[in-house]
Amino acid sequence: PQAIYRKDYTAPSFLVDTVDIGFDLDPITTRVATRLTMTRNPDSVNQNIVLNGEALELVQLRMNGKLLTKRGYTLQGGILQIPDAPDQVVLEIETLTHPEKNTSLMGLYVSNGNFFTQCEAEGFRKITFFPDRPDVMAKYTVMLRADKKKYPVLLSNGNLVEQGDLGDGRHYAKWEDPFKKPSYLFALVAAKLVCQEETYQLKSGRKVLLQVWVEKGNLDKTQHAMESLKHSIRWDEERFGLELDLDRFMIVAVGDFNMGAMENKGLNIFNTKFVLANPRIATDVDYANIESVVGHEYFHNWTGNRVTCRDWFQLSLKEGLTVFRDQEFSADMVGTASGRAVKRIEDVRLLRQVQFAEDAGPMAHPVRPDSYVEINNFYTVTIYEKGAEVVRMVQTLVGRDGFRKGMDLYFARHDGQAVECDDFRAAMADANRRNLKQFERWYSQAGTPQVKAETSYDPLAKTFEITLSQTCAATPGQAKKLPFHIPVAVGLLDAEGKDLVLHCDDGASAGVAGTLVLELTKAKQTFRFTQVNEQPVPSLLRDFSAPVVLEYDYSDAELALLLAHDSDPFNRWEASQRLAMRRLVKLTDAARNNEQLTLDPMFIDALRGVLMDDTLDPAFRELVLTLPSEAMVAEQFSVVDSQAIHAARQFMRGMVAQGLRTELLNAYETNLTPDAYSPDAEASGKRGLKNLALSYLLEWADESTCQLALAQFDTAHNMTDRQAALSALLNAESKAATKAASKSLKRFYKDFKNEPLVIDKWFMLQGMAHATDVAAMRALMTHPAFTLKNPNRARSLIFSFCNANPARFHAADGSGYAFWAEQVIALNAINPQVAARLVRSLDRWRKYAPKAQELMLLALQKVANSKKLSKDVQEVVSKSLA
Ligand code: HT7
Ligand code: ZN
Repeated sequence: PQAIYRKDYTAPSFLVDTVDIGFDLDPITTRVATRLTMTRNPDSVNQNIVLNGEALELVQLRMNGKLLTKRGYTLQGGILQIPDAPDQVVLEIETLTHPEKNTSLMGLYVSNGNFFTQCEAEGFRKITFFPDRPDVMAKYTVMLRADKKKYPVLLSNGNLVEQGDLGDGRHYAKWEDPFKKPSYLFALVAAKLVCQEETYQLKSGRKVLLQVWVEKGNLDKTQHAMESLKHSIRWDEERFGLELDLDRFMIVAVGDFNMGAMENKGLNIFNTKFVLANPRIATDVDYANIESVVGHEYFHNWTGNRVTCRDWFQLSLKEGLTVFRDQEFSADMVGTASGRAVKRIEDVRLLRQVQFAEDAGPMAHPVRPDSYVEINNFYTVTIYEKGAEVVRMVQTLVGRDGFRKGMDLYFARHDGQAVECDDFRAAMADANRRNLKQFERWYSQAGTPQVKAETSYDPLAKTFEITLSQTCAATPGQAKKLPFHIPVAVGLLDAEGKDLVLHCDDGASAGVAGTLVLELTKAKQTFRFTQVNEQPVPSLLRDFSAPVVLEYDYSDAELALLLAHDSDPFNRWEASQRLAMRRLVKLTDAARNNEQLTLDPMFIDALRGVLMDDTLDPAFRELVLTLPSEAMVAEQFSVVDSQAIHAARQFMRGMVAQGLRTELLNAYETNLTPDAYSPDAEASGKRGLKNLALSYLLEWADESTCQLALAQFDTAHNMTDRQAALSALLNAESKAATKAASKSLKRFYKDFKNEPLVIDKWFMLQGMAHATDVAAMRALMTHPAFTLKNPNRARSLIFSFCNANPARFHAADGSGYAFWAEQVIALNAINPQVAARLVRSLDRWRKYAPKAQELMLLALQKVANSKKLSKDVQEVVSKSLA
């Protein structure tokens, strides 16, 4: 398949003013009649009308009332071209599609007997012929016709303007969207659903109708999504002065969905996983995710919908900015003392574990890519999470108020337009009179910069110098990198851990109290602090002020000081991770060489100090006591040994459990929460710490700790506690635990067999459990509840095994890789997008020992050589092999 290049962008040949689209909905064959009014674009060099179409049967095509025969157009490789068109055109197109057969879940498809659409990025072309590109923005009127009994609810974007019966058991609804939009924001739903609805008053006094649509049995699970939506609306008004521009805003839940949710104008369609919650079925993490995804999709209404992307290379323009906005929203919602920091740490953990790995592998790409084969493969952590970090750095450089000014200017300039990442940067620069030219490299250069810090203190001159140098490794297609513009937030601690007052004249700007933001723009730069009366301990990259790997040669004593006292909670946590990581690396080496494993008491003491510190939020203590994941440890090695890493981390967990047994028991008992469930940060933080304590206690799974977990499982009043108990039992290695886990698994299934989202958890816990090898996976796949067709189910079992069970997936006999290849091939025939995601589990194959590499290569080649490979899978496999 051909790559598409950003440099080849050309303006669309015709613009579409209005779209009238009618659907005769039928699961076998749906007829779609479209009427487009189009105008020649004077900015275009192409003379032809160019329309995209995929998997469509063209019934007829008329231009300005005249039927076009095959001589009047060409149709090749999914592109329909009409030459010699006048400047003003009315095109009438009739097409047929087959929704029930559509297992790709792109375009119009059927899920549990209901109709849904997914048009981002290029799904609209599976519905009708259209210039399916985001810079073509039009006004839509939609007519839906369907059987009234089977599909009583007919929804589309905007406002309902008419509805009624058609007489033959069918009915219709007509919707009009008052705003111009790109085709990827089109949506329809025709379904048997019910809704929770509410009239909500905006700050301006205007009233809007909010609806959350679900299947009948799920109406008791919509409250949290509705609350999250109201909070999102209020937050965007208050933080960014952005008001909901529609009279009606709908969220619809669907069980078959490729991603998390979709921001279609006024009609957001959500994976059920990010809507449905009650204490019985959803965990604290689920509640938090729902709030964040509801916020994310709602915030797109301005950042993405009102101002959209010129082309898909600019995807991070809307996604990076909107992730930044949802992160800030969630942080503002938390409400506990260290709530913002806890959220920040969680976000950074994801970035480091997944995005840094992407940046170091064959799929590495800039935040604004230069080329792609299949755009669906570019909905990545780089576009989303690194994109959000880039936006956050802008805020760090211009300040919070400056950022708001930049946003205001961005909307003043570009409302209703399809623009580029550069336009966002220009608005930020102009509103703040800042030069952000060099900053552009964050968009154009892939890879994670490494920043090395060296310091020297001069007691006579009372100066402290920090020398920062930056490098960035080569990434595919980019051998050499130019220096980035990196904001490095810094504090200096005295011997007691207090912040010193900072004086620095080398281009530093003020951050929060006790912090200065150093702007590293050269390959190497020295920043001199004056009036420093004692040798300080530097607290570097506070709040993770840039997405870089920071190297500094801290002593254990310095890290202990930072962990105990840093005023920046992020760096307190960071110190704990550095202490843990340097030990995990040594332990892994020792495990690989079959040497004795040992752990010094200093580490346990440092953790004890935090665990026992009641002034710290439980959620923060939980984060400090959570060891770096096996995947994070793997990133420290040029040759990964998954078994040694697992052994090292398990050893460390065992030692922590032994060394802190009394304290962990105490943490368990003092963090019990009341029976009445609330997902608020305080209660969820307590549950988090209590359940972490439980999992540690089960490292020594004797009868009494197994009983503790079993009792929690049996009597839990919420899914957080029930799942945590089951997970702890499943991962404990003793006979008593295995017996208890097997009994609990059976009961869990029986109690929740009618709750698909909970059965996903049941599969996920088993996919991730260390006891689950490939043979066990194959057995699980024969379970009647398992199917590859549902993305949530496939992800819950297959992806959790391939991505979160490294020691088993990387079994020395290569069984994990052979299994992986089979699943990729099977998924490729059902849903290429999901299949291509699974390919990513093996894209770092070059990081393993030669024997493992050989086996991985065989598996990759098996996929590469299989028949009818989608371009989604082909792209990732060929980049992995390149
Ligand atoms: N903007 C949405 C992207 C999305 C998507 C992309 C490809 C295929 C299916 C999809 N579903 C949703 C999600 C978001 O970032 O808000
Ligand atoms: Zn998004």
